[in-house]
Amino acid sequence: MLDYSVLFPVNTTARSAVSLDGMWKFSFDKEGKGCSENWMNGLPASVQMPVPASFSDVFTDHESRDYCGDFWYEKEFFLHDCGDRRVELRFGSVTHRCTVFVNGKEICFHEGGFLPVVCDITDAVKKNAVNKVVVKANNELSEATLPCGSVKELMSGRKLAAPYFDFFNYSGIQRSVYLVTKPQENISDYDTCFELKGADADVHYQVYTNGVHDVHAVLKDREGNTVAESAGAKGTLHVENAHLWKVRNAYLYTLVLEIRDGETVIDRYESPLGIRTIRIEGTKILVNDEPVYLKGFGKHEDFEVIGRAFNYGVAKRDYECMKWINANCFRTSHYPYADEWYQLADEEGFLIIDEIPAVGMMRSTRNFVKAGTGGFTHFFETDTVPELLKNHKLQVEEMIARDKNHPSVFSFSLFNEPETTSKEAHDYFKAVFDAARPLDPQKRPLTGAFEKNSQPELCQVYPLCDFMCLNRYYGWYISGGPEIEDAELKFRDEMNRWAAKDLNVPFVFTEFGTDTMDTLHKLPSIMWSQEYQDEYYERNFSVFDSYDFIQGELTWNFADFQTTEGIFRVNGNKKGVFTRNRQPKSSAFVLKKRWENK
Ligand code: BDP
Repeated sequence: MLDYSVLFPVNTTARSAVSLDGMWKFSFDKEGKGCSENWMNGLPASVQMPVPASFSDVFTDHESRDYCGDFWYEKEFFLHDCGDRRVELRFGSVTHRCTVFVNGKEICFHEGGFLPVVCDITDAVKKNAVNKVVVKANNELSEATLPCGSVKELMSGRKLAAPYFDFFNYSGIQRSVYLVTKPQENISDYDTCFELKGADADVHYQVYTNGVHDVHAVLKDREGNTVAESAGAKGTLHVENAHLWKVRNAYLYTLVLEIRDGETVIDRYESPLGIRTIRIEGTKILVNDEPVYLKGFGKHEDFEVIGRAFNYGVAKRDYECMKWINANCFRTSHYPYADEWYQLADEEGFLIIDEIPAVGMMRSTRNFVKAGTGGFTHFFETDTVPELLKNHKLQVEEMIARDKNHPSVFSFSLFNEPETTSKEAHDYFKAVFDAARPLDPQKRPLTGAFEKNSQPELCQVYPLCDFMCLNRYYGWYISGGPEIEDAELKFRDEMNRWAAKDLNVPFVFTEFGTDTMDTLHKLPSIMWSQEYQDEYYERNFSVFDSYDFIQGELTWNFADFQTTEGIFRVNGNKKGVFTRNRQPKSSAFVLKKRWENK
């Protein structure tokens, strides 16, 4: 178990959470001299930087936008006298790694750019006084860290990120920061799982604390009425006539957890709770024992100016677009998103495939073309693998710890498009899956998204998955444009070979799509035109509808998004069904119509 709490900060009678979002001081550290010059005590020269935001797109020059290396943030905050309470900082994430200092004192180091950084700063802060937090961050990529990539050095010595993945290496403090105070004896974590009993439901819970006092659990309905109560750190809340959390029809209770000493409440944590079960039976995905066909998208956290930062306005618009188009699911490709995405999905009744940033596990982004035509793209034979595996397992642990209580999360995806055809790949992922299985109290299905090189006869990794997720581009990377009729035949051929394996598990398409310019129309269609995207989808749907083990379609991508520059991309990846500013392309209407009745 993690030695820190990833529970989302809340304000209750026993806890306070104050946002530190706003303008922070910011400085690049090109020469890596910040530590030797004691920047942890305060940045000598700085600019103002919004938090949360990626730093890249707020600048107007190339060097700043494409900066790769160390960079620093600083913020002063006032801490009221909070007695002997525990004081913590919680960053939703810092990309890709950071060291946190408070009043010059080093507090913690965190690796991985898409999960919370939580640190106990009790011994470093002054009460009733101004305190200073300084963050040293770094956004370099390597083959030992997630996501995978490398650093390229220009002749001038300037460093550039070389991602092995197809999204811009946005970095910075991209999610909200909270100053948290809570009792020394506190609730650090809790688990829930559900059992449906006719019209009733049992909510089994377990609460983790760092003390000896009793735990008390109360479940309240939407109106605030208590519907069940239980004493003890482990127990069951029996709910009569339970309102279930249903797909696109969510009902949320509130779980109130307390540590009590007689009548005195020592700690109190509150969180929404949705009662639902998830099960895979044969080729069906069952939510509350009812089959669900997944309709929706692979997404990105990506928007103009703010880059990968969480923003409620953008998130709200995305959910409105997904509701309008009749979607019910998305995958957090290719990294765990900000907590708030899951909170909104819980409210709106969306299902989430929650993905770890295990992306780029082929030697270069371009290798997917080679792999797609049968080439072998070594990855798991190198000496960086032990370190990579250690980071992979740790991030899986952090992701499951953070997201396990969200009703929206119905599955964890442990990779995207790695090399899977070698014994080394199998052994690597076996270790990841073995580490992940015991971590989820709800035993949700585990999966990963497979690239075209993961063919039924070659892939060594698919037996580890509880259901299959395929990323397939028949009609785009394979037999695109004038050859599209071949694409359909080749697609059917592959699906027939999967069918022959008789795996008896659901198959979900987690990627399929075409780059499409919102300005380009052409009759008859050509690649990149809107008409082509529409036709491509129709052909893919006719294949999907021919196999009853296909239980979902998440197109690539919800919206156009930024990538690294290059000859493959015109100001980013244009496979969005919506433009980057969230307006529909014509295929949005094709999907809306299909998903209305699916
Ligand atoms: C897949 C990747 C995804 C890319 C997509 C594409 O999983 O990140 O953006 O292809 O090429 O290989 O558009």
